[in-house]
Amino acid sequence: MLTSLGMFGAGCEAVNRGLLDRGLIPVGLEDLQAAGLPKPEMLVHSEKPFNGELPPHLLNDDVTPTARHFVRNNSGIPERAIKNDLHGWKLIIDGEVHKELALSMEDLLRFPQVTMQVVLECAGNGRSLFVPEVDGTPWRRGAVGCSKWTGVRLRDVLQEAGLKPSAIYTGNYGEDLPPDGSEPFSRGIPIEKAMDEHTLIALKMNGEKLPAAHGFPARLIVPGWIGSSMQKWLNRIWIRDQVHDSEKMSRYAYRIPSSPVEPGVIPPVEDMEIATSLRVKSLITQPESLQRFNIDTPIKVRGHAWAGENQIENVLVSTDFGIQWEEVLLTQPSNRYAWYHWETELTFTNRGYYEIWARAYDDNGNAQPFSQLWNPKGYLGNVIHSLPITIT
Ligand SMILES: Nc1nc2c(c(=O)[nH]1)N[C@H]1C(S)=C(S)[C@@H](COP(=O)(O)O)O[C@H]1N2
Ligand SMILES: [Mo]
Repeated sequence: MLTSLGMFGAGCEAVNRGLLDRGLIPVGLEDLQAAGLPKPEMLVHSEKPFNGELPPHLLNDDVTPTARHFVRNNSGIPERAIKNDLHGWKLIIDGEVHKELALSMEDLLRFPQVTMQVVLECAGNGRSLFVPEVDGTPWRRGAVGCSKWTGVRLRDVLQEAGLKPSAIYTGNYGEDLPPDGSEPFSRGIPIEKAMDEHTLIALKMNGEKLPAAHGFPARLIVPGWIGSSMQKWLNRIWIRDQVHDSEKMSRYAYRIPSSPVEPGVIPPVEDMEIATSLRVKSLITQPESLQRFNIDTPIKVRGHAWAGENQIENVLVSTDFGIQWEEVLLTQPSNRYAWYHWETELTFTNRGYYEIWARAYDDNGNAQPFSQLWNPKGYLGNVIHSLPITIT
């Protein structure tokens, strides 16, 4: 039997409040080493909170190993995660439901377990390529990965709780509370996306229980959508009768202008809309940038491509700064929402400085832009990846 808060009667509010009360949650100092951070060869943007990515040539694997998955934290890593301690942990489902739930790990493991490869990309990936410069972690191209996630369908859990007709959005909460007492990182997704069969409460990453840095003991996986919707250290899903109105859902946070704006011009907040799906994008993972190659010698080129809610239709490459484009061999993803792989061989017949350009096209008529359209927070950057090389 699943534990429902109702069984505790009047206790349910107390459980709920107790879990969310700052004083009762061990916030813990960030113990990076214990959390396995930084990962080898990581480009560390900040330590407190920890943010780090891997260079593209280390993202060549079809399934991103945990050791090569970027980490993006808005505050510290909870002590529970560092200590791998399930004691007292419950996932609360409350709000617009018929039956509030307080699920233990055991409870969650009783639901059918699903495994999927899913692209997880930070909305800010590529931010450092925006001109003029925007504030925020200056991600290059490596704040993306496609690991294998295992867990339960959020839909199954929400069906157990029974959604009221008033349910329209989730408000997701985690145990990583900011030390300064400011509002915790919390985002939400529309009920339709929450009820999609692909949306998971993940309990494992690449077959192992969730690493501390990636959300132990549970996190959301919201395939095709920006990483910030994938709440880590999950302990509450508040079902709401309105669009979740936390700080990270409001104003300019994870929002993009509804129509293109002049670079550097911040539109009025009413013109901003919530960022959801990732955009069509490709990454060149082989060769490493800035290498030297011999003239007339084939170079193996490889990479991945993804398109959020859409499908990749094609990837083309150019070796002459975008004049001519060549087909590549495109491999289908292992499941919906995993990334595609592509490869080709390129031979340069002249000496000098060149760039390998890759451009992905989706099934909705979108393609990667030649120059990055600007937005105030540097979200959803998907400009063509150009990889510099020298031919000698
Ligand atoms: N609780 C919590 N969940 C979170 C975050 C966070 O700071 N706190 N960061 C989000 C953001 S912005 C991203 S891009 C992804 C990063 O997931 P990863 O660190 O596993 O790569 O987690 C999301 N979930
Ligand atoms: Mo993110």
